[in-house]
Amino acid sequence: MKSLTLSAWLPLAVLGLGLASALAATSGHEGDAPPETPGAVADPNLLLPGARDVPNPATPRACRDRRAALAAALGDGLFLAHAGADGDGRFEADDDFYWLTGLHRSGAKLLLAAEGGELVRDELYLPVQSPRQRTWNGPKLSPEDFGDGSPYSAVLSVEELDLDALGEAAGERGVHAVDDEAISELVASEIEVKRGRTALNTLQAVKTTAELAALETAVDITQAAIADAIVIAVPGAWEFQAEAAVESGFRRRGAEFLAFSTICGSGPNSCYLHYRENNRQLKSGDVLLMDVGAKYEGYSADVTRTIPVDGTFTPRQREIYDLVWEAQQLAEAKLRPGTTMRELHEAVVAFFDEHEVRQHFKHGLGHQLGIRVHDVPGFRGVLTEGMVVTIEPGLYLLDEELGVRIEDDFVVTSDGSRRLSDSVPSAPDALEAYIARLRSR
Ligand SMILES: [Mn+2]
Repeated sequence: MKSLTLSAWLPLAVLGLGLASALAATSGHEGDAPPETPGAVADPNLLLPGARDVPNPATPRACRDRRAALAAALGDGLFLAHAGADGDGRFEADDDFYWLTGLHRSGAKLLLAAEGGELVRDELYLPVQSPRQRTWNGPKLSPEDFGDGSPYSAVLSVEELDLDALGEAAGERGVHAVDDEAISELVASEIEVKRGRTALNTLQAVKTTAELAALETAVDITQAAIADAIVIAVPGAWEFQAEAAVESGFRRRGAEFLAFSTICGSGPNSCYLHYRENNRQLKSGDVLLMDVGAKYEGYSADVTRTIPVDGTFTPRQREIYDLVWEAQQLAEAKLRPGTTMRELHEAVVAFFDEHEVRQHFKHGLGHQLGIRVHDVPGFRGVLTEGMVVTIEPGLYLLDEELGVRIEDDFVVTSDGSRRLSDSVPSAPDALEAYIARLRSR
């Protein structure tokens, strides 16, 4: 089991009771048996400053090592990455740019040069703020912020990026890029673009200990927020109230961003895979499907729970839920180094076929998880220790207004896997008991 401080926790803020005295912390440590009673929710103060020490995996040194590893993967070549342009909200840099720099700085660019597998140049280009921009937006990272001991070979203003010189240096070899903005800039400058995805995938698929700690924290925050939503998602409540509970649950526990748009679909909406409106009122007899994920220190969670809003499944809901749960158990048992997501998918398809519900399973069984919710894009290979994947079977019966998906996050271990998202139960009896326990306080 993972080491975590768990506390029996009542989401008081959601209930509006305003009491904080109900926190009864119990501590778990390595080697402990799993908690007997399902329902221990991660501490509501999980990520408030000082509450829990989860070091940011994107330290300047770690990012320097990542740039060196990318140079080794490229051998000889150039790589250009853009952070992306500012929008109205809090700025989130492109995932790969962030992975290489640890910086959320709008308008920034990174240029790497590799020779014989060595990183010979890593230049960071930053926009220079005008006094007016500084007045409106507050100070942002500038070249002057880097002095001696900078982890880059040079930190310059973006105006100093010389695309003509870059084009000449690149010649027919071209420049590697993965993000749309860098690709557009290269195309506009008539510089040959080389795809860099394969090299990055090789480096990003297996998570370091620090990356895994951040990812597990994102998962813990996500589960705690699902518990918040379970409390309020009773008949008569609205889908957007569940959404609000989830998203405020993320943010007040320190998550910077959503890993993806929150899905809270009840009744017929539980059947639409990417339902985003979240504007229907919950009725007695509905299920509510919540597919949600926080992003913490650059790492994404992706967890789905389907709950009966009344607290107990109807016999028919239970029948479908049991099949989805058994399918997930079956895939989990097969998850180990050496297998592929395709093999797991086919095993689940065969199981659903046997039970004559194959036609209601409409998507892939899972995907890799990491700096993005569908991480290591395009990866179809063999799973190895340290990779993180989701397993998310689902059955969608629109005629019956009944969609069920159960999604959990797993890290592949040396001889199997470890479920990261185990504090909100997904086994049907345990889930019902958990709902009752959350709502009874
Ligand atoms: Mn997913």
